[in-house]
Amino acid sequence: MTAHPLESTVAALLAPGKGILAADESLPTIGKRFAALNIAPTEENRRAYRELLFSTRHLNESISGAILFDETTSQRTGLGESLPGVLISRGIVPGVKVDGATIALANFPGEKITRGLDGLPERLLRYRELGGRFTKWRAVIAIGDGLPTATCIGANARLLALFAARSQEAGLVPIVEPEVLMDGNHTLARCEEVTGLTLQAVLAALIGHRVVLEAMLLKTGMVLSGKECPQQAGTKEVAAATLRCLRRAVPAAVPGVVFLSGGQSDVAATERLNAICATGAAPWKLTFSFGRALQDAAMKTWHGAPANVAAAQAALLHRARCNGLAVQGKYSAEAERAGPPSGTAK
Ligand code: 5MM
Repeated sequence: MTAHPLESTVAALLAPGKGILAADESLPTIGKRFAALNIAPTEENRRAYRELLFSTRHLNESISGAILFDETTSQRTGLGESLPGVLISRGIVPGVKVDGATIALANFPGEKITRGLDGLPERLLRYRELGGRFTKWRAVIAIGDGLPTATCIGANARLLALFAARSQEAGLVPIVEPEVLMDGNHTLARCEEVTGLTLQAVLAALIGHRVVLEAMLLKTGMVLSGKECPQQAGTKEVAAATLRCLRRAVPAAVPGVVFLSGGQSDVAATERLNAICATGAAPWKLTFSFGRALQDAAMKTWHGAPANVAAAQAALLHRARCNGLAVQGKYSAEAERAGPPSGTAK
């Protein structure tokens, strides 16, 4: 069988020991993260922060790709280089979040669908011209009393499949992200059940829309106890439930599953990723596509001050390296303790 033209991008994103940096926070989300640290939510601060992330020396040793928000695709460094160009020159594949904001699903209180199909073909063309090689669309599934409904799962699955088909048509690898939220007091077993139902519906929709499974990536959460569940599952239980759930729903034709961190602490996300990957029994490549679990320490260290750039880059590089080790099942307390390297400035 001839390889699909997008498979080389897939292979680059799934390079051994590497994962994806999710730096695609929309304006409200990055605004919330900045506000928590008293950083002004200005365009210049967002630009400076993302320049800091992308220009971290040695980042390409553990980061294969980075997901950008629309605004970032046309921003430039202080020296005039485009931010996607900074990534490309360092061997990191740039991609773009192409979904819009989530909106309430009419008649289904507490449930949401994701906007963004209007004008998508034109935007995809522009992102490709700017150097983008992959795209991402996130759907949100909440667990609660009587939630999620089959209607909400079905509507989001269909939207994800429509997005993925458009993306492949435009020559861009789609990252399909149905996120089952950690919020709530549900058990690990309930998260496994909902994640399984969601993934089954999403895969059926992708197949129904003739998406080439070999030319896409699946981005999902780990199977976890709800944040407020009094009985928090241990790392081994999380790894076993996550792998069991994925094996039951995701065909081996999907080349890779990349995990979001979803609000876990950065160290917990790395420990669980390590436990999942250490089993070595998966038919797909497994890696990370973390946002907060890669960036939290770096953003806190930076705090909006140019004088903190080098230290913030060291914090980012440390988390990237720890997660790069976790993907190989080689992460350890010693690696964590080794702490941020020095001399990471551009
Ligand atoms: C779930 O969020 C994605 C992964 O980030 P975490 O590892 O922090 O959970 C992330 O790529 C997300 O899709 C973007 O931050 C965009 O989110 P918004 O809410 O701004 O659309």
